[in-house]
Amino acid sequence: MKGKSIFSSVGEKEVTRAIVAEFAKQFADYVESDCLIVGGGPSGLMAGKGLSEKGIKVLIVERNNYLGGGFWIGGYLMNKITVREPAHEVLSELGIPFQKVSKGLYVADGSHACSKLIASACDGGVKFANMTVFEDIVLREENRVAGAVINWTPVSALPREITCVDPVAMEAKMVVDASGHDACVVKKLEERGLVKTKGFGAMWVERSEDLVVEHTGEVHPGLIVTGMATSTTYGLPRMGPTFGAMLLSGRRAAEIVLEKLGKL
Ligand code: 48H
Repeated sequence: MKGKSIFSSVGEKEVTRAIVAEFAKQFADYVESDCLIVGGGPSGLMAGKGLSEKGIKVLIVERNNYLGGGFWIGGYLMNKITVREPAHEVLSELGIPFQKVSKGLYVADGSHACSKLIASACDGGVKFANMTVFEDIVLREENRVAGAVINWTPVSALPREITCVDPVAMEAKMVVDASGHDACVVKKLEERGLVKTKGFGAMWVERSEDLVVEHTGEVHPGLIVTGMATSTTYGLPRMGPTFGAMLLSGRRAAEIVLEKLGKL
């Protein structure tokens, strides 16, 4: 009938209550998780996907509104991503269409690749705290990493003198630093004299990717490093806009966390 709404009769207060209640429920639940991952780029999403598919309770903390990090675009603002063999197998597994360009080199649409990876992490059961920035670590006996201190990105982006808002802490059995070039979790340990980072090295595609996957692992009790954060931590060469190592490093990080949690 003309003038009659096709939508259910729900008003503003119900909409607001639904958001607040669901957000609060999930947040309270994930104040304690099996694994907290800092950074929702390709390595963090792969780690989260691998863990959640094994029934592990995973929270990814991401400072941006959007997930995916650098995986939406390749290099130089061009939205095609490349991977080198054998990482194209991950593209197949995720259902991402790709083309072979030359022996051992594959190309895919950044948008398609990134959205499929995000969806697979969501399907696995990963929960996200986006617009949320990692500020500090939680340390326990013998300086074991046991969680993360977080704040709203908009709060942390404002000058301290007008935002005296303390952060909150989230506990986790394991923490993964998937924050990319920043390696912001590892750097917090460095500030306290517990580790020493080297900064990522110069470009050398052929060496870089194996080294990242090989160095993915526990950098300090309770803390696993993955993706580009691994290069920053250990001074490994960078690889530019090719993402195979990010995918395989994230997968490796998930295996290591499973091992540490006694689930392998
Ligand atoms: C919350 C944070 C914080 C914080 C950062 O940069 P990413 O895509 O990282 P990787 O390692 O998964 O992938 C790296 C790849 O994208 C890349 O840049 C390559 C391959 N470069 C090679 C080269 O030669 O340079 O994602 C990291 C994510 C981002 O979404 C950040 O917003 C987020 O972490 N993040 N989230 N709190 N303090 N810092």
